[in-house]
This record gives sequence, structure tokens and C-alpha cells, in this order.
Amino acid sequence: MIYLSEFIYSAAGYRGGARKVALAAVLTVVALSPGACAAVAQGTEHPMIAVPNTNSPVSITSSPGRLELIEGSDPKMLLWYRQPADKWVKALPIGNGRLGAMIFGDPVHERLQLNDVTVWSGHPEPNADRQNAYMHLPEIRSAIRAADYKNAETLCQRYFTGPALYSSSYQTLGDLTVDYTLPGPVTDYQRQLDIAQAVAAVGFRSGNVTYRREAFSSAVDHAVVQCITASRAGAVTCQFRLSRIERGTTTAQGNNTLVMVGDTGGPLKFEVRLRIVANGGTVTAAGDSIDVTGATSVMAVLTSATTYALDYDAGFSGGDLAVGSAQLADAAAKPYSALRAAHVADFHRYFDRVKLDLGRALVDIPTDERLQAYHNGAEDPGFAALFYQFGRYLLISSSRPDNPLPSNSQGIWGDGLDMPWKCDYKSNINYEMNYWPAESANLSEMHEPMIRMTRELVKPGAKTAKAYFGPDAPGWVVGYTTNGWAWTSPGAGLPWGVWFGGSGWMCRDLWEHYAYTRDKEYLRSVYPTMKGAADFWIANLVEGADGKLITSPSTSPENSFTTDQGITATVTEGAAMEREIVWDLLDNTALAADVLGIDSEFSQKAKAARDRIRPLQIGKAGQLMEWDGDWDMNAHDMHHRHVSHLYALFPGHQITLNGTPGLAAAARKSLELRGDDGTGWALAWKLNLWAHLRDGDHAYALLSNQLRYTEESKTVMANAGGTYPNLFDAHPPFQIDGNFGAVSGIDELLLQSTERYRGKRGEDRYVINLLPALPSLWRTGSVHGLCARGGCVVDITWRDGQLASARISSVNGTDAKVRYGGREIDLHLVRNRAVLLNGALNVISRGDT
Ligand code: FUC
Repeated sequence: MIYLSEFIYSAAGYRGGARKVALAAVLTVVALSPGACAAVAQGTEHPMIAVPNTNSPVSITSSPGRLELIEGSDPKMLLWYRQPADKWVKALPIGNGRLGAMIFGDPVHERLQLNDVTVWSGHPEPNADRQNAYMHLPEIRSAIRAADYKNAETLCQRYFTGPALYSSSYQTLGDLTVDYTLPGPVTDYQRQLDIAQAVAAVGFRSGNVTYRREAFSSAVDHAVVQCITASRAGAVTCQFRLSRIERGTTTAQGNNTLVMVGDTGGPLKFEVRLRIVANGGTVTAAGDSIDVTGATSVMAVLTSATTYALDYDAGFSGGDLAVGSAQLADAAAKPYSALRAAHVADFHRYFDRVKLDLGRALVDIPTDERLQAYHNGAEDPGFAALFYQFGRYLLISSSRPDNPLPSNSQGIWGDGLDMPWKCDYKSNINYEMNYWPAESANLSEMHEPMIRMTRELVKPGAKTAKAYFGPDAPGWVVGYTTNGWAWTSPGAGLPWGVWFGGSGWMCRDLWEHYAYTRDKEYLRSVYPTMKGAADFWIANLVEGADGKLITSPSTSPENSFTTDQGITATVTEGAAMEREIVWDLLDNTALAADVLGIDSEFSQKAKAARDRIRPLQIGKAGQLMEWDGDWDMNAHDMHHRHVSHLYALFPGHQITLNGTPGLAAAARKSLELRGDDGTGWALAWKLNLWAHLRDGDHAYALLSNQLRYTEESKTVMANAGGTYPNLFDAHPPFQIDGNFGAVSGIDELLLQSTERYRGKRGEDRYVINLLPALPSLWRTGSVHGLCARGGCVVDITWRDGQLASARISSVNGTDAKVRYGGREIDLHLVRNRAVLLNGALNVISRGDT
């Protein structure tokens, strides 16, 4: 089916800066339906103007108004641009969890940069721990106790780091490039990404032909699919090529298939397959390319398979390379319309669960310009809603339930062979931030790859525990990072390397998945993992001089302190964050045992240890103390990006405004001292923290700071955080944690369920806080489908800054307290029966969900 729509335009030129071409004309836009890939009829051949195949060699005139490029699009869910991407941070991401592509959208020289979440260089390093490091533990601890921090640092550097070179990196899978021969200059250009359907498109006219390319990465069919259509029969002539910077060899198979095989220099092998199905014209494959001449439409199907398997015992190998070829044959045999329909339906299952309406949305401004306008104060709350949903789009697209690995520091999207910080899973904030919104934003299944990965760290983490804390150390521990090969050792250097909070923090995710889903069988299955992490700490906490339990050695991630005597160092004992992580781990694990009705002896022991952990301390400036000494005000960098000591406020729950107001005030002071700038993820963390201090306007300021336009890709360690034109978060460089942290932050502005109390039988129960930190600029709006702990799903409507109504349901039924403003009610929720409340928290009705 072909449908037509008309609109009036005044075109803006794109190449050569802001050249504006004043044109007024009536233009007929041809939008091709999903079926068009197979359905456009063959017609007569037309003469073509061949254009050289260099990067954007033709002049491109863009379409100024938003086009209907993608059937079924909601303009509010669209990223759109007037020009192709001339940088990676302008290209648009698609992904099916495992297999992703960045689409540049050049009319003549198209590039799809490809990724597979399992493509890691290097190899497992089962001996990365410094053997017998534990023998130096007593002297390190004594040096710290004697306040000889410099010596402690030297000893740690010598004995308590990881000896192996940390060099494995996530890598690109390769490039699919397509060089087109077009009939003339390009006009009416536009590219789009529909985040509600997970479909990207490029459209333009050339020589009176309307071209459109539509692409998606299907989780149903395990393939990237692109459909290229022309409004005139026989007008598609192009050459497809598969390549990789290194270690990829492409050969043709038959007359329509390319196979690129390669490795990453270690055990990991990959195979990428591309098949071209054309309607009309001729298709020939030779060498590393496929030529299509005079087709009317073309479907390109690409699959990938690697030898990777998330299996420590099997050395992370065992993945079946043959599956790619079977998947390719299956997908390429289906019509494009069927592939598209199945993909869109599958994506909707997850994406549609949450709807967020914040009001006015300037949908007719291209997304890159809109980002700049928003930061400069344009009244466009709908843009925050778009950024929110884009983050959900990214999580669904990089962490499907059956992903072999979780979403890494760039999700699944990354170019090159040695990526920033190896593009790994930094456990001292970045990795966990990726999953902050998984439960609250109603994408619980997307949490599963992370949960599986955590379980796979138990065996290597047990070796690390023994190497650094002694042969009798029980349980397991993870240092500052992990990667595709389940690295658990400390890092090679200070200040980042000597930190052992990774396992405790990851276990918070194991608990949270239960707190939101109420799936006891699941909890039973992960309980031993949580208990192992807790056992390690119960055995390895030491008594401080005050008789309280602390960790030693201990660092506060990547920050250094200066004592009153002027000693600047990084290693101390009992830094606040590790105490908070261990407190949280023991608290959650003891509760898990209680909920499961098992292990009461362990539960008692864990609670006793938790209660002996040194309480959080308030320093001389009224701040929450980051270290065991009151050194915050001496800090070399008062605005350090890590706000580690505030873990207890978020994501932890040890500090709450109601339960521990004094500590909450100290946390506020610490946040004020740190300031409102930072790297991308730091801004997102502070957004969540201000939400938990219930200061919606301050939180909103952080979100605005995060939505600061940047194209900077160099690494900047402070105060340059922002958002790229394609809405990826900028540390800089690109780090996806900020995208996910912002989603979580917006959730926490609208709904919180952190405060926990015990039910009649000792079960965990939660306070559901409605609109706890609504920014005053979001006057009227609604959110549908947010999740709260206790297995609850919540819809909220507000008007003029006040709660209008709330609808709450619970998967298993639960008791809860519901709070709004100064009011609080007790609610008994029956399984799958929704309760409707008005703005005064009166129950209006009860009904089916
Ligand atoms: C930690 C942070 C950096 C960066 C990196 C991936 O080292 O301190 O800012 O986010 O991880």
C-alpha cells in the first residue's frame, strides 16, 4: 500500500552551516507502508545520475517540517533530524538487546555500525588475583590504624591491587556500509527514530524519486532488518559491504549473501551474515560485497553469532556459531511486513507499560535543536518525557531478558576496538546505575541479564576473596569493575583499584527484583548468592578503635582525602560508602531469609553485624562524613563527581527524610557542597538524590543540566556532562548510565517506595509516596504504569501541582501505606484489584486491574 500526504514547506539547506534556502512550494510526500518492501510494483527503468561514493558527496537539502516517515508514529515519541549524522554521537541506535546498530543515514554512503553485546577482546583471566595478597593485610590495616596513610597507600599499591593488566575491551562487531547511486541531488531529507515502535527511518527525494529506508533490530527474528524502497520502479541501485577494522574476513556465499568471520584476538569468534532480497533488478554477490542494480525495493537482513556463553565453568565459550545462519534463513524467508509487524508488537509489550504526559511538547522542532532550546529555557516539558522514554527504549534495546550479557557502559553501542574505560561494568556506580530504572520504569525482565551475570561472579569472586582476605574467607567479593570475562579482582592502581563494594552493591539489585516482583521462587534462587556476599563481609568486617565494625582497607570511590595534618591519600578504613553498602547488604539479606522462612540463625547474625556497623557521622560543616575522619572540608576536589557517601540516601534506604531527618539534612549539606555540575552520570545521581530529599525543583535543575547539548567526545572528568544530539548521555565521552539514571530520577520525582516497614508476619511492606518531589514546572500531567515495591503498579494524575487521582494495584496483594503531602492512609490491596484514590487519598472505587 502506498499512501500520500501533502504539506507545505520552506526548505533549509544543510551543508555548509546554517545556509537557509527560502523556498515555498507544495510537495507531495510519498510514505511507503511496511509492506512496500515487497509490494512496490516493477516499472520501467529510468536514467540515473551516478554520484561518486565518498561521504555525502551530493548536496543535501533537508525537509524543514517533520515528515510522516514511519507508519504509526506518535510525534511525541520521535527523534528527528534534518541532516545525516556526521558524528557517531548523532547516529541513531537500534537494538534487540543483543544485536545493535548505529545508523548514520547518509543518502549516498550509508553506514550501520554494528554491535553484538558479547564481542569482547581478551580472554578469561582466572589468575588475575594477586596470590597471597592477604598476607599483607595485617600490615596494611596496622598502617591505617596508625594514621600512616601514605605507607598504607604504598602497601596497597604494591600488594592489594590486581597484578594482571586489565586490557580486555568491548569492541565493535563491524560495519555494514551501503553505497547508493542516486538519480540526482538530494532534497527533502530527513531521518527519524520512533522510540515507541523501535523503528528508524531515512527519507529523501532524488531525481523525482522518493526514497525511504527503514530499519529495526528484531528480538523476535534475531536480526537487523533494513528495507529500502523507491517510489519509482527500478530506482534502487546500491552496493552492500560488510567489514571490520581488523580481524574480519568477508566472503560472498551464493548470489545474495555475505559472511564475515573473525575473532577478537582471543578465544571469541564471530560470524556476521547478510542476505539481500530484492524486488526487481539484479542482485550479485562477489568478494566482500553485494551489488543491487535497478531494484524497486530491497530488504537487507543481518544476523550475528559468537562463541560467547555466560558460563564461568566453560571459560565463557560454547556459543553456537551456526545459529546465525539458521536465523538468517528464517528471517530472510519472511516478508518485510511480517518481520516488522512481529517486531513492533513485541516491542510494544514492554514499551507501552509506562506512559508519561508532562504537557506541552515542541514536536515540530528537530530533536538536536529542541535539546538546545530546552536547555535554554523553552517551555517544553514534553522533551523531558521524550528523554525519559528514550532511556526506557535504550534499556529494552540493550538488555532483553535472554541477553547473554547485561547492558554495558555504552549499552550495546560502541565503535572501535579499545573503548572508553573498556566499556565494561564499573561496579562503583556506573553498572548499577544502568539498572536503577529497570524495576521502577516497569521493565523488570530487562533486569535479568544483570542478575544472571551477578550469579556468574560468585566463583571468580570467591577466589578474589581468598586471595586478598585469606584462605578462610567465606563467600565472594567483587572489586571496582567486572567485564565480559567476569573479572572480580581489584584494579591495577589507585585511587580506583582498591575498593571491594562491587558484590554488595550488585546484590542490592538481586533484592530489588524481589521487592518489586514478589516472586519468592526467584528470591529462593538468588538467596545463596546474596548470602555468600553477606558471609564475606560478616567475616571480614573489623573492629574500629570505637569498637564498631568497619571495612579495612577502604576507599571512597576515586576520591582522595586530606587529613588535618595535611596528608593526602586515598586509602583509609571505614569509608562511609562501604559501611553503607555492607549495611544495606546485611539488611536485605537478613530480610530475604526472613521472607523465605529459612536460615534464622544466619539472619540473626547478619542483623547483629549490621547493627554493629559504625553509624553514619555528621561532620563539622554539617555534612555527611565521606571518610572516617572529618576531612570533607579539606578535600582537594570539593566538587568530585562521585557522591559515594550518599549511597545511603539513594540507591540505598538507610537514610530517609522521615526516618533519619538529621542524616538527611547532612546529606543535603554534602550535596550542596558538591554543587550542581558534574559528569553525565554524576548529574543523574544527584537528580535521584534531590528527589529523595523531596526537592523537586532542585532535582529539576539537575535534569536541565544533564540536558545540556554537547558534541564533546573527549574524556572530561569534571563538569562537562550533558546530552549528545542523538540523546545519548555524555560523561563525556558517551556513557549510557546517565540515560538510565535520568529515567530513574524522573520515576523518583513522581513516585517513591523506599520506606520499608514490617507487616504483621514480619514481611516487608512499603510506603507508597505519591508525587514526593514534583517539580513546580510540571504543573499538570499524568503517569501510567510506574512500579512500586510490594509488587504494585501505580497511575497518577495531577493538576495545578496537586494530586488529582491515583490508581494502585498489586500483583499478589499486599498491605501498604499511601502518602501524599501530609496525609497517609493504610491500604489493603487484594491481588489484581485496583484501588482508585482521589487527591485527598479517599478510596473512590475498587475494581479489576
Ligand atoms: C569510573 C568513573 C568515571 C567513569 C568510569 C567509567 O571510573 O569515575 O567517571 O564513569 O568509571
